[in-house]
This record gives sequence, structure tokens and C-alpha cells, in this order.
Amino acid sequence: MDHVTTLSEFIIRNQQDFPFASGELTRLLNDISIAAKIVNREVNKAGLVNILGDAGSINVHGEEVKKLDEFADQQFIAALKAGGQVCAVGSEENENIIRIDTPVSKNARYVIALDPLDGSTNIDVNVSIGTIFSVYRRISLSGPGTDEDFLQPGTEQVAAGYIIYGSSTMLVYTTGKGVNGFTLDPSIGEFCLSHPQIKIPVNGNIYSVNQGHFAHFPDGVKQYIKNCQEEDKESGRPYTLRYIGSLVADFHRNLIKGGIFIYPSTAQSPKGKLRLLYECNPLAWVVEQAGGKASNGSKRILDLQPRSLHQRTPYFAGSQEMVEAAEEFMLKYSPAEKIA
Ligand code: AHM
Ligand code: MG
Repeated sequence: MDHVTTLSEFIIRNQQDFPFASGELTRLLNDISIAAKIVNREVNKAGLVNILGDAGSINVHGEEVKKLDEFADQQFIAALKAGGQVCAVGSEENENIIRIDTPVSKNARYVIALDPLDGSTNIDVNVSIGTIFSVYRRISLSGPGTDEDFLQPGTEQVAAGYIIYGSSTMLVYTTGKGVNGFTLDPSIGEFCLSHPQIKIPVNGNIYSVNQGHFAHFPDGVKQYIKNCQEEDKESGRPYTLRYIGSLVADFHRNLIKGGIFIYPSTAQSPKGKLRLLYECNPLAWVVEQAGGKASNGSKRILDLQPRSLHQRTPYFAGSQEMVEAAEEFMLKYSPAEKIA
């Protein structure tokens, strides 16, 4: 067998890319990968729920069975607390940030925003789901982290990525030097470098959007979708519609194959559905590092100034030319959205 590069080996090898690197970020990425393996183990057992017990019930071992998203939340928080590299965690599962005040994290330099298990409607039906994470350097000087530490624009991220629990489990991340993907080899329990320096095609032929909400979309999105469906040999239209309803899975496919993912504002959710801090920003940085774009329809996602932990934003992410085309339709048919 050829030599494989494990995630731990890869991050240690690349540590020298960071000036004054002290190894803390390396350890943090390692903590994330450990929690990811534990969550992966439970996700793989999810189909056995009828044998092992439903959420809320007591299983054969006399333990309470937890919902998978709660379980993932607890695993990540426990791993991050024990690792001692972050002074606070912001999670989709918790209204307020979790401030960490343990002796080991006293001098921690980072905070992490995460969606521990995204794609809630797909968890119980054996469809791909994911974890998304975004790491910032703290602004506060010492003690447990503060809200202010999280309210930094996406341009300030120091590491970001996702884990996809799919037909295989992958961890994909960036620290600002391109995007690398690692596939979990269950036989050795290691993430192994399988997708070095991922580049998203400049253009693609996949569009991903929940067309069930079509009637409530802004005119710019309606017109863009119509354009995707029109026949045009030169540009390869009509495009193919692919929508799983798990952001990480839809995003990952488009990253590899080329395409655009859209979750726009709707009449019922004028700010869109997806969360800026732990869904949109990390994936925006990943897609930019892979050569693509992410926008709220008019502005770059990474430039948005967050005002609260759970803030939502309309989201357009993927191949550069497709996102630019969607932005042009927004400008032409929904100019008011520019203020969003
Ligand atoms: P969740 O955080 O409750 O799982 O919701 C986020 C998910 C994303 O994974 C996905 O892109 C989107 O919701 C799908 O929403 P919809 O069912 O409205 O298309
Ligand atoms: Mg989510």
C-alpha cells in the first residue's frame, strides 16, 4: 500500500505555514477530528435506533437515548473543553455562547462557532448530514470568551470547514492556504488525505435550491432559476437540479462538481434561513479558498458584520461564474435586496 497522509500528520506538517505557530490551532483541529469520529460512530448506528431505543427512552444498557443532534453538540463541546484550545463555543444548539472557564483553557486563544449536526430533517432517514465549524482568534484578553469574540466578520476566520457523514465520512477544511479533504478510513480510524487542494470548477451545471418555496422567492432568484431551466446549448443549459436539504451535502457536491447553492430570503423568512456564523461563513471561506464565491445576493458573505450569534442571511455559494450570474439577476430584478 502507498503511504497515506493522515490528518494529524498533515496539520503538523503545515503548522510551519503560520507565523509564530505554537501548535494550538493544530491541537484544536485534532480535537475537532476526535469529536467527528465519535459523532460518526453514532451516525452510523442511527439506523439501529429501533433496536437500541428511541430518543428519550432508556436503552438496553439502562442509559437514556439522546437525539443525535444533542449528542453531537455534547460531544463537540466536551472534546473542545477537554482540549483546552478555545475559551468559548457558539453552537446552533444553544441560545447563548458557552463560556469555558477551566484551568486548561485559561490562556486559550480561540473561539469556535459550530453547527454540530446540520440537516436535521435528514438525520432520521439515513441521508447525508454534516458538522460545520468556524474558528476565530479571540478579541477579549483573558478569562472565558465573550459575545464580542464571535461577532467578527468571516474574513477574520483562522480555520473553517465541515465534516460530511455520507457514503463515506470526510473532513474538509481550510486555514487560508487552499482547501484539503480527508476521508475517514474506518479500518484504521484515521482521516486520510484524499482530496488535496480542492478547486471548484469556475462554472458548473448544477443548481441547488428548494424550489418548493419558489412562489416566495425574490424576483431575482425566480428569474435566475428560469434561466437555469432554459435551453441554451452554448452555456450547457438547462442545468441539473440537485437538492438534498442538507447544506453540507449540497455544498460538498457542488464544490467537487461545480454548481450553485441558493437559500434566498423568502416572504416568510426575509433574512433567509441559514445562519451566518456557523453555516454560511465557514463554507464561504472554504468555497473562496477553492476558487469560488459566496454572496448574500449582492455582498460578499465574508465581509458581513455579524450582530448576533444566530443571525441569518440569504446565501448564494458555489462556482464563481454561476454566483456572479445570480447576483446580476438579483441586481436587475430585486435591487431592494441590496440593503439586506
Ligand atoms: P437545520 O440547521 O435545522 O438542520 O436547518 C438547516 C438546513 C440546511 O442543512 C439545509 O440547507 C436547509 O436547512 C434546508 O432547508 P429547507 O428544508 O427549507 O429546504
Ligand atoms: Mg443547521
